[in-house]
Amino acid sequence: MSIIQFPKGMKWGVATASYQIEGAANKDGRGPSIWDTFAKTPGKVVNGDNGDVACDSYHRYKEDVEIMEDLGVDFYRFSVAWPRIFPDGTGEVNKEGLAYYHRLVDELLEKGIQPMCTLYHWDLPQVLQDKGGWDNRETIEAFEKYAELLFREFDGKIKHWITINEPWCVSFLSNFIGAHAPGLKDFQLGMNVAHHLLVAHGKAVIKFRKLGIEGEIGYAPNVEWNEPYSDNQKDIDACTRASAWFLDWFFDPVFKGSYPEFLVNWFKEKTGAALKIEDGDMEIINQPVDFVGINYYTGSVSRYAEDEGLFDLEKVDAGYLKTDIGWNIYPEGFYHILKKISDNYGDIPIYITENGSCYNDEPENGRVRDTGRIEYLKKHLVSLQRSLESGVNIKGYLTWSLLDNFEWAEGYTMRFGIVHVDYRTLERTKKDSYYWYKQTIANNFFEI
Ligand code: GCO
Repeated sequence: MSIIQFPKGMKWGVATASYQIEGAANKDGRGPSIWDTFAKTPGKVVNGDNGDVACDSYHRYKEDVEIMEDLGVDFYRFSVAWPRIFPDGTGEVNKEGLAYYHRLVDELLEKGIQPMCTLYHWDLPQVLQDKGGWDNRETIEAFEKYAELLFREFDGKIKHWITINEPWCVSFLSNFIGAHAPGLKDFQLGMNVAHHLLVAHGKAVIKFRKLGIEGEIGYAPNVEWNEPYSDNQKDIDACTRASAWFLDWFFDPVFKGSYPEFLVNWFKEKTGAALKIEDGDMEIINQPVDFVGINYYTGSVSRYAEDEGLFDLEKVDAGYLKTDIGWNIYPEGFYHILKKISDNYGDIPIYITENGSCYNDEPENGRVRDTGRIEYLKKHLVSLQRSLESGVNIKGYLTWSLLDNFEWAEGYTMRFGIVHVDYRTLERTKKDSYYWYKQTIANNFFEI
């Protein structure tokens, strides 16, 4: 048995996102987002599910904050639904939308929980998509205005800000692979969107500094690890490319002011796509951030395979246990990535803004015995502790998610919460993992 001890001052939290939990899709002047449109397009989301009701957290936020108070978290990471604030994407502010977030934030502060606010967790106003979405540079300007409004409005209340959540998903998963809204399949488009997101991020950071907003600002890329199957150079190179699509592509511009040359060349060769950079873009992107948020779920053992996919790479089923969504449990990847980030980009403060697992256990006699999730959390927290011990500057850990919720293209079929939600009655039931996490937060250590 080992005791895994965390440093004094370690922060703990839980995370959610607006479209996944709020519901109230047509309430108080909210405009439609690309996820409303996508979910209502037949064949895009499992069972035709959508976020109209979700967990109804819009109405039940007090109950949800009470759960968090009991859990003992330092941080609640949530996102603001842009179309609640600007139903038309820009222009007229919807006061009722703002009022909801004031109610939520006030409730959190009253209970001693720090709000960590994500500005963009994927619910782009549909009107902006109709004009090209993130491919259109006008969306960058609209985002800057939206960010400015929230900074001014919540200055002094919200002290932790995240500009963009998972830019890889927003760009490549949504515009090249087509699995998420708006569901397009064009590599050049994915690349344009990725670049524009980074410019939007940089502009928001510049605005934040200029306005002298109190607190910290960062962004939250998702990362995945590809472990080379062997130490053959071809395996290593293929894995380096595939991991860099998540890491270097979204880190180098922010921390070094340039894109990774080897990937730029690779993409050109494979797809013909090229970066479209305007004068001044790289300086805008290359702003110092106060922290970086890391979202980590899975990794794989992978190897070179000629002409396989974008990277000449195939994932090998190396027999790792999988969660209910079919993702490998690969905690070593978490450790390797955190180490790599600090080796490559320096002593940047890191919050783990998402890490968690899908297990679809249901309540039996009022109890949810989600032992798989507890095991997953333990393994990843060991990796986190190994990173801390190695000198990685980790400030806090926020698990995904507080609640079971709308899991994007998987609809309500995949549960990531430490609190179970009955989607018929909207009743919340704390799972075994909730009690385990509560204990871990209280102790600042756990036994394994
Ligand atoms: C994100 C994530 C979450 C998901 C989680 C499980 O973008 O931050 O996609 O919203 O629910 O990663 O897939």
